[in-house]
Amino acid sequence: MTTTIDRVENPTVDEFRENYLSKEKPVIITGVVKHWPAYGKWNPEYLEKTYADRMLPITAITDGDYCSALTKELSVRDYMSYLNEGHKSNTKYYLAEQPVKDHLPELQDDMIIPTYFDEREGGAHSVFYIGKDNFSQLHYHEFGSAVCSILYGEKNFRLFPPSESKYLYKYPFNTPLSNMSKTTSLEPDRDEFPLYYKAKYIDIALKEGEMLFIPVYWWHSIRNFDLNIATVTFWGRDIWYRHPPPALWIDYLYQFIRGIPSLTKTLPKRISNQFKKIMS
Ligand SMILES: O=C(O)CCC(=O)C(=O)O
Repeated sequence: MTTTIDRVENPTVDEFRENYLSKEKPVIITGVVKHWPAYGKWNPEYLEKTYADRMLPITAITDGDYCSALTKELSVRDYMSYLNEGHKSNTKYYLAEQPVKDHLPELQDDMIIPTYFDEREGGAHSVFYIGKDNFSQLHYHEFGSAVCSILYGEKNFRLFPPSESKYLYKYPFNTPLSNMSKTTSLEPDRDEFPLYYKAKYIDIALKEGEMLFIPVYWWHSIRNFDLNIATVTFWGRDIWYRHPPPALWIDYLYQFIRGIPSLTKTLPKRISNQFKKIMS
Protein backbone atom coordinates (compact mmCIF):
# COMPACT_ATOMS: atom_id res chain seq x y z
CA MET A 1 0.00 0.00 0.00
CA THR A 2 1.46 3.38 -0.97
CA THR A 3 1.32 6.44 1.26
CA THR A 4 2.56 9.98 0.66
CA ILE A 5 5.34 12.28 1.81
CA ASP A 6 5.54 16.08 2.24
CA ARG A 7 7.71 18.14 -0.12
CA VAL A 8 8.78 21.32 1.66
CA GLU A 9 10.67 24.31 0.26
CA ASN A 10 13.64 25.42 2.35
CA PRO A 11 12.17 24.85 5.85
CA THR A 12 13.67 26.73 8.79
CA VAL A 13 15.63 24.71 11.33
CA ASP A 14 12.74 25.05 13.81
CA GLU A 15 10.14 23.95 11.27
CA PHE A 16 12.23 20.95 10.32
CA ARG A 17 12.87 19.91 13.93
CA GLU A 18 9.28 20.38 15.02
CA ASN A 19 7.50 18.81 12.05
CA TYR A 20 9.91 16.10 10.96
CA LEU A 21 12.97 15.38 13.13
CA SER A 22 11.12 15.14 16.46
CA LYS A 23 8.31 13.11 14.84
CA GLU A 24 10.77 10.90 12.95
CA LYS A 25 8.81 11.60 9.79
CA PRO A 26 10.55 11.61 6.39
CA VAL A 27 10.30 14.66 4.15
CA ILE A 28 11.60 15.86 0.80
CA ILE A 29 13.35 19.22 1.15
CA THR A 30 13.65 21.42 -1.91
CA GLY A 31 15.54 24.69 -2.40
CA VAL A 32 18.57 23.76 -0.26
CA VAL A 33 20.92 21.63 -2.38
CA LYS A 34 20.54 24.13 -5.23
CA HIS A 35 22.70 26.54 -3.21
CA TRP A 36 25.60 24.15 -2.76
CA PRO A 37 28.76 24.82 -4.83
CA ALA A 38 28.42 21.16 -5.94
CA TYR A 39 25.08 21.80 -7.61
CA GLY A 40 25.57 22.23 -11.36
CA LYS A 41 29.28 21.41 -10.97
CA TRP A 42 29.26 17.70 -10.09
CA ASN A 43 28.32 15.86 -13.26
CA PRO A 44 29.80 12.85 -15.06
CA GLU A 45 31.79 14.94 -17.57
CA TYR A 46 33.31 17.14 -14.87
CA LEU A 47 34.34 14.20 -12.69
CA GLU A 48 35.78 12.28 -15.60
CA LYS A 49 37.70 15.26 -16.96
CA THR A 50 39.06 16.39 -13.59
CA TYR A 51 39.74 13.08 -11.82
CA ALA A 52 40.12 10.56 -14.68
CA ASP A 53 42.98 8.58 -13.09
CA ARG A 54 41.77 8.69 -9.50
CA MET A 55 41.11 5.16 -8.22
CA LEU A 56 37.83 4.48 -6.47
CA PRO A 57 36.57 1.41 -4.59
CA ILE A 58 33.62 0.10 -6.57
CA THR A 59 31.15 -2.38 -5.11
CA ALA A 60 30.14 -5.33 -7.29
CA ILE A 61 26.61 -6.43 -6.37
CA THR A 62 25.24 -9.67 -7.81
CA ASP A 63 21.47 -10.20 -8.07
CA GLY A 64 20.74 -7.23 -5.81
CA ASP A 65 22.43 -8.92 -2.84
CA TYR A 66 24.32 -6.07 -1.23
CA CYS A 67 25.24 -8.29 1.72
CA SER A 68 27.60 -10.49 -0.26
CA ALA A 69 29.00 -7.73 -2.48
CA LEU A 70 32.71 -7.58 -3.39
CA THR A 71 34.83 -4.48 -3.89
CA LYS A 72 37.27 -3.71 -6.70
CA GLU A 73 39.32 -0.65 -7.62
CA LEU A 74 38.52 1.21 -10.84
CA SER A 75 39.68 4.59 -12.11
CA VAL A 76 37.05 7.30 -12.50
CA ARG A 77 37.53 7.04 -16.29
CA ASP A 78 36.94 3.27 -16.37
CA TYR A 79 33.99 3.43 -14.01
CA MET A 80 32.32 6.16 -16.08
CA SER A 81 32.84 4.17 -19.30
CA TYR A 82 31.33 1.12 -17.58
CA LEU A 83 28.26 3.19 -16.66
CA ASN A 84 27.99 4.76 -20.10
CA GLU A 85 28.30 1.47 -21.96
CA GLY A 86 25.42 -0.20 -20.09
CA HIS A 87 25.79 -3.88 -19.15
CA LYS A 88 23.23 -6.62 -19.03
CA SER A 89 25.06 -8.76 -16.45
CA ASN A 90 23.49 -9.68 -13.07
CA THR A 91 26.52 -8.15 -11.41
CA LYS A 92 26.26 -4.38 -11.17
CA TYR A 93 29.14 -2.08 -10.27
CA TYR A 94 28.25 0.73 -7.93
CA LEU A 95 30.26 3.52 -6.34
CA ALA A 96 28.43 3.26 -3.05
CA GLU A 97 28.82 4.77 0.38
CA GLN A 98 32.36 6.07 -0.11
CA PRO A 99 33.56 8.89 2.16
CA VAL A 100 34.02 12.01 0.05
CA LYS A 101 36.95 13.17 2.19
CA ASP A 102 38.90 9.93 1.58
CA HIS A 103 38.44 9.56 -2.17
CA LEU A 104 37.82 13.00 -3.66
CA PRO A 105 38.76 15.37 -0.80
CA GLU A 106 38.86 18.29 -3.24
CA LEU A 107 35.07 18.01 -3.45
CA GLN A 108 34.45 18.11 0.28
CA ASP A 109 33.92 21.88 0.40
CA ASP A 110 31.38 21.75 -2.42
CA MET A 111 28.87 20.24 0.00
CA ILE A 112 27.18 22.15 2.76
CA ILE A 113 26.22 20.16 5.82
CA PRO A 114 22.68 21.29 6.67
CA THR A 115 22.17 22.84 10.09
CA TYR A 116 18.99 20.88 10.78
CA PHE A 117 20.86 18.58 13.13
CA ASP A 118 23.26 19.44 15.92
CA GLU A 119 25.73 17.74 18.22
CA ARG A 120 22.92 16.08 20.21
CA GLU A 121 22.34 13.99 17.10
CA GLY A 122 26.04 13.03 17.00
CA GLY A 123 28.74 13.86 14.46
CA ALA A 124 28.06 14.10 10.73
CA HIS A 125 29.91 12.36 7.93
CA SER A 126 29.20 12.38 4.21
CA VAL A 127 29.56 9.64 1.63
CA PHE A 128 28.86 9.68 -2.06
CA TYR A 129 27.13 7.43 -4.56
CA ILE A 130 27.44 7.34 -8.34
CA GLY A 131 25.31 4.69 -9.99
CA LYS A 132 23.07 3.59 -12.78
CA ASP A 133 20.80 0.62 -13.41
CA ASN A 134 21.19 -0.99 -9.99
CA PHE A 135 19.46 -1.64 -6.69
CA SER A 136 20.42 -1.03 -3.03
CA GLN A 137 19.06 -3.62 -0.66
CA LEU A 138 16.37 -2.74 1.88
CA HIS A 139 17.81 -1.66 5.27
CA TYR A 140 17.44 0.88 8.07
CA HIS A 141 19.89 2.94 10.16
CA GLU A 142 19.79 2.33 13.88
CA PHE A 143 22.37 4.89 14.93
CA GLY A 144 20.96 8.13 13.54
CA SER A 145 19.30 10.23 10.91
CA ALA A 146 20.46 10.72 7.33
CA VAL A 147 19.79 13.01 4.40
CA CYS A 148 20.31 12.02 0.78
CA SER A 149 21.00 14.93 -1.60
CA ILE A 150 20.84 14.61 -5.38
CA LEU A 151 23.47 16.55 -7.33
CA TYR A 152 22.84 14.98 -10.72
CA GLY A 153 20.00 12.86 -12.11
CA GLU A 154 17.31 11.15 -10.09
CA LYS A 155 17.09 8.35 -7.52
CA ASN A 156 14.09 6.19 -6.67
CA PHE A 157 13.50 5.37 -3.04
CA ARG A 158 11.02 3.02 -1.41
CA LEU A 159 10.56 3.88 2.27
CA PHE A 160 8.79 1.70 4.84
CA PRO A 161 7.86 2.99 8.32
CA PRO A 162 9.41 1.11 11.28
CA SER A 163 5.93 -0.26 12.10
CA GLU A 164 6.18 -2.44 8.96
CA SER A 165 9.29 -4.28 10.19
CA LYS A 166 7.24 -7.41 10.83
CA TYR A 167 6.68 -7.79 7.09
CA LEU A 168 10.22 -7.10 5.93
CA TYR A 169 12.23 -10.29 6.55
CA LYS A 170 14.93 -8.74 8.66
CA TYR A 171 18.14 -10.71 9.21
CA PRO A 172 18.31 -11.93 12.83
CA PHE A 173 19.93 -9.87 15.53
CA ASN A 174 22.90 -12.11 16.10
CA THR A 175 24.27 -11.37 12.62
CA PRO A 176 26.16 -8.32 11.33
CA LEU A 177 23.33 -7.80 8.83
CA SER A 178 20.66 -7.24 11.45
CA ASN A 179 19.55 -3.91 9.96
CA MET A 180 19.01 -5.47 6.52
CA SER A 181 16.15 -7.28 4.85
CA LYS A 182 16.67 -10.62 3.11
CA THR A 183 14.71 -9.33 0.11
CA THR A 184 16.89 -8.32 -2.83
CA SER A 185 14.52 -6.47 -5.14
CA LEU A 186 11.49 -4.19 -5.09
CA GLU A 187 9.41 -7.16 -6.12
CA PRO A 188 10.77 -10.15 -4.24
CA ASP A 189 9.46 -13.63 -4.90
CA ARG A 190 5.84 -13.84 -3.65
CA ASP A 191 6.16 -17.42 -2.40
CA GLU A 192 9.36 -16.76 -0.49
CA PHE A 193 8.41 -13.32 0.88
CA PRO A 194 4.57 -13.17 0.98
CA LEU A 195 4.37 -10.75 3.94
CA TYR A 196 6.40 -8.11 2.09
CA TYR A 197 3.33 -7.42 -0.03
CA LYS A 198 1.30 -6.42 3.05
CA ALA A 199 3.66 -3.61 4.07
CA LYS A 200 2.78 0.08 3.67
CA TYR A 201 5.41 2.06 1.83
CA ILE A 202 6.16 5.38 0.13
CA ASP A 203 7.65 5.48 -3.37
CA ILE A 204 9.71 8.56 -4.09
CA ALA A 205 11.41 9.84 -7.21
CA LEU A 206 14.02 12.13 -5.66
CA LYS A 207 15.04 14.69 -8.25
CA GLU A 208 18.15 16.74 -8.93
CA GLY A 209 18.51 19.44 -6.28
CA GLU A 210 16.25 17.68 -3.75
CA MET A 211 17.12 16.26 -0.36
CA LEU A 212 15.39 13.38 1.44
CA PHE A 213 15.34 13.14 5.23
CA ILE A 214 15.55 9.45 6.24
CA PRO A 215 14.70 9.12 9.94
CA VAL A 216 16.31 6.54 12.19
CA TYR A 217 14.71 3.05 11.88
CA TRP A 218 12.92 3.84 8.59
CA TRP A 219 13.52 1.06 6.06
CA HIS A 220 14.65 2.13 2.59
CA SER A 221 15.75 0.56 -0.67
CA ILE A 222 16.95 2.39 -3.75
CA ARG A 223 16.54 1.81 -7.45
CA ASN A 224 18.81 3.76 -9.78
CA PHE A 225 17.68 3.88 -13.40
CA ASP A 226 19.71 6.58 -15.19
CA LEU A 227 23.11 7.75 -14.06
CA ASN A 228 22.96 9.83 -10.88
CA ILE A 229 25.32 11.41 -8.36
CA ALA A 230 24.25 11.79 -4.74
CA THR A 231 25.64 12.31 -1.29
CA VAL A 232 24.32 10.91 1.96
CA THR A 233 25.16 12.64 5.22
CA PHE A 234 24.71 10.54 8.33
CA TRP A 235 24.42 11.80 11.87
CA GLY A 236 24.86 9.39 14.66
CA ARG A 237 26.64 8.08 17.65
CA ASP A 238 28.12 4.68 18.33
CA ILE A 239 25.23 3.77 20.56
CA TRP A 240 21.52 3.34 20.01
CA TYR A 241 20.13 6.68 19.18
CA ARG A 242 16.53 6.59 20.26
CA HIS A 243 14.66 3.67 21.75
CA PRO A 244 13.83 1.19 18.98
CA PRO A 245 10.25 1.18 17.67
CA PRO A 246 7.94 -1.37 19.36
CA ALA A 247 8.03 -3.52 16.22
CA LEU A 248 11.73 -4.17 16.92
CA TRP A 249 11.71 -4.48 20.73
CA ILE A 250 11.76 -8.25 20.84
CA ASP A 251 14.70 -8.38 18.46
CA TYR A 252 16.61 -5.78 20.48
CA LEU A 253 15.89 -7.52 23.77
CA TYR A 254 17.25 -10.72 22.28
CA GLN A 255 20.38 -8.89 21.12
CA PHE A 256 20.87 -7.37 24.59
CA ILE A 257 20.55 -10.74 26.33
CA ARG A 258 23.03 -12.31 23.94
CA GLY A 259 25.48 -9.51 24.73
CA ILE A 260 25.41 -10.11 28.51
CA PRO A 261 28.08 -12.91 28.59
CA SER A 262 30.63 -10.73 26.80
CA LEU A 263 29.74 -7.77 29.04
CA THR A 264 30.39 -9.80 32.18
CA LYS A 265 33.81 -10.79 30.76
CA THR A 266 34.94 -7.23 29.99
CA LEU A 267 33.25 -5.33 32.82
CA PRO A 268 35.65 -6.28 35.71
CA LYS A 269 38.64 -5.26 33.55
CA ARG A 270 37.02 -1.94 32.64
CA ILE A 271 36.29 -1.20 36.30
CA SER A 272 39.84 -2.08 37.36
CA ASN A 273 41.33 0.14 34.59
CA GLN A 274 39.14 2.99 35.70
CA PHE A 275 40.22 2.46 39.30
CA LYS A 276 43.92 2.44 38.34
CA LYS A 277 43.41 5.70 36.43
CA ILE A 278 41.80 7.39 39.43
CA MET A 279 44.56 6.19 41.79
CA SER A 280 47.48 7.25 39.54
O1 LIG B 1 21.72 5.36 -2.71
C1 LIG B 1 21.88 4.20 -2.38
O2 LIG B 1 22.07 3.31 -3.18
C2 LIG B 1 21.85 3.82 -0.95
C3 LIG B 1 21.62 4.98 -0.01
C4 LIG B 1 21.31 4.46 1.34
O3 LIG B 1 20.96 3.36 1.49
C5 LIG B 1 21.39 5.22 2.52
O4 LIG B 1 21.34 6.42 2.44
O5 LIG B 1 21.46 4.62 3.58
